[in-house]
Amino acid sequence: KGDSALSEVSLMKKQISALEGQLKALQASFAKYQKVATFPGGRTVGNKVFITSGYEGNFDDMKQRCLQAGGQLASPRNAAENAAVQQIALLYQKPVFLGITDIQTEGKFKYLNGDTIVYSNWHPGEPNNDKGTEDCVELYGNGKWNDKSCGEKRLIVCEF
Ligand code: GMH
Ligand code: CA
Repeated sequence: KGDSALSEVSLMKKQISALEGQLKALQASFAKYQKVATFPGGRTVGNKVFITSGYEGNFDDMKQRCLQAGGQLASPRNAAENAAVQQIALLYQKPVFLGITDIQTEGKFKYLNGDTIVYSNWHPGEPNNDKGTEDCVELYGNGKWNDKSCGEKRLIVCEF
């Protein structure tokens, strides 16, 4: 009995070291595909990935496209995430619509899940609800936010 317990331990040690080797290979492969998948219009911040299709659409188009892909519209929740979306706007030279609106209550900007926003980066003087028609939020190449009509076409950036 003692001998068979010992050989089971040594078998498990071999199995663990084989798994360690496989995990290392998987990590290297994952790191490589992460680079592939985010070239050139994607950015990762922590566990979040922002990526553009390169296409433009109005807010409803964009929302649908991101949902269909299993993600949602880019919703930067801190300065690092905002900088990542800014880099994509700069790369494509196009402003981006965010997953933030005040459609429900004028002046109360919320994420698409209904939560009140925890971070904002408004351009001075914004949000101004110009002409009373601005319920969506665009992010400029300088990273600043402007409220804008949801029917305008902007670069599609999703987050996953
Ligand atoms: C008005 C002015 C501009 C401002 C735009 C913008 C539209 O035209 O207040 O200075 O840039 O509104 O807020 O979304
Ligand atoms: Ca505005």
